[in-house]
Amino acid sequence: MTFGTFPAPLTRRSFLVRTAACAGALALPAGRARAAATRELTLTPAPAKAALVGPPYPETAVWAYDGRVPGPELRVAQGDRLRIEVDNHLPAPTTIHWHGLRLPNAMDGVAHVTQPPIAPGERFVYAFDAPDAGTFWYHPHYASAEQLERGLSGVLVVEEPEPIRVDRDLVWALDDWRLDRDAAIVEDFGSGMDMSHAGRLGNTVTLNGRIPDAVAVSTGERLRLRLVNVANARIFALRFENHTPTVVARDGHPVTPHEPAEGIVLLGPGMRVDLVLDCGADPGARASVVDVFPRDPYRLLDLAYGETPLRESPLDASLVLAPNPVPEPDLAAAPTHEIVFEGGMMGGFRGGREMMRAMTSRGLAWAVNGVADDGGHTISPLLTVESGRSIVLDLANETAWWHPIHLHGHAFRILERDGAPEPHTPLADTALMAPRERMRIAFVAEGAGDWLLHCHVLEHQVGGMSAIVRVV
Ligand SMILES: [Cu+2]
Repeated sequence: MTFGTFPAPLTRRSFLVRTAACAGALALPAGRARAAATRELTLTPAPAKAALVGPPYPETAVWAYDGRVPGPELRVAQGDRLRIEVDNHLPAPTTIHWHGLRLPNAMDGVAHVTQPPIAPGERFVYAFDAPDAGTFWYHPHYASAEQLERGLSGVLVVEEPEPIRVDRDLVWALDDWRLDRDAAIVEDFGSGMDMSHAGRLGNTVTLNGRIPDAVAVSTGERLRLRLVNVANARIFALRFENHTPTVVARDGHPVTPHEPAEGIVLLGPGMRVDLVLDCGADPGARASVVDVFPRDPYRLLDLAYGETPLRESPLDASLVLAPNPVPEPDLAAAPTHEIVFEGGMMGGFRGGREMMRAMTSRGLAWAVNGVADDGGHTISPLLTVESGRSIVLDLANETAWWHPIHLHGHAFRILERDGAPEPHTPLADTALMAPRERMRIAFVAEGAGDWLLHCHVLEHQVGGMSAIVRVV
């Protein structure tokens, strides 16, 4: 697989949208308490054109929020109340899921589970608080494998009252597209081949909606990079040549600042990592950021140093972010539930060939504890738990494939993998499981309602890898 098919543009547009209210919040000096405010926002999903590849290739017909790929970068302050009106101008129903936010179940945006889909021409208002600071994102949860692939996703940044000190705070929304020779989206969404293998892998990787080439930096500059993987299926494993990034948050939630294992930032679909990057190379230098996930490694972009240093020595300021108010699970009191993911090519089912035949006849490839969701979310809950109770999930990936497992409406602690403690025991809402890996996670059930637990490789989700955790 190569990514050299299309010429790379030299410029990159960033889509930063500040409502007047948001701009006011940004202008406040760090550290000063501010009253929570209501942020009134609108989002209009509609067909649009996007210059994903750039000349001489034509623009790509996409679906987009407010005509932008990715959608508007929404920035609010921690504790704000959001009121977001969605005006559906698509030729199809849709919803918006606020990925990673702890919010009321009715605002979670899952079609047929938490709300009816928003029909073409109709409106829906999402209203919820943003209790946690961090990097989050939004996307449809109706026909997700098609609607995200057509371009519907955007980043939501909830800013800390006391952010860490950096020179620039940048969002890198990473996406992957399957384009034809005319830069048009190949419309084979949810194919059986993609469903039963690694999901829909494309041939064109974009950063903030463009094929990236160079990101201009200055010697001595400190960047906060908010990496968001909005791709359907592509896993990124980024190495910053001659640089040492520091991970400061994971799925929005602060972690003890640390270097990524083996210097590689691993980012499955749905996941976010906040990095601090001190730009320590000489003026005029170039350094590549390379995706080394085991396929053919490719260069994502270059850090291109300008001729004028910003400062002589690195910024000396703390990288520690204040924790979010996420309830801590009581492990001694928490019951453990085993959850088995099975299926896919080279996988099989505990139910044997009979189960395999039944799955194939329904056009499905994956199951959670022996049950496959056919997309209508009409299945019984995988488990039911009282609100306020702590719970441990012992997840077993009995397949030959990677799966980023996403739990809606909660942040869970990753306790261990294959019996070994997880370094830094981060909070997460999406955790990547390697083939045949086991992972223990724990969380406090919050908010009555049905919360999805599913693979964020969207073709796997469509193929049955989705379940419901019911909180009562
Ligand atoms: Cu999966």
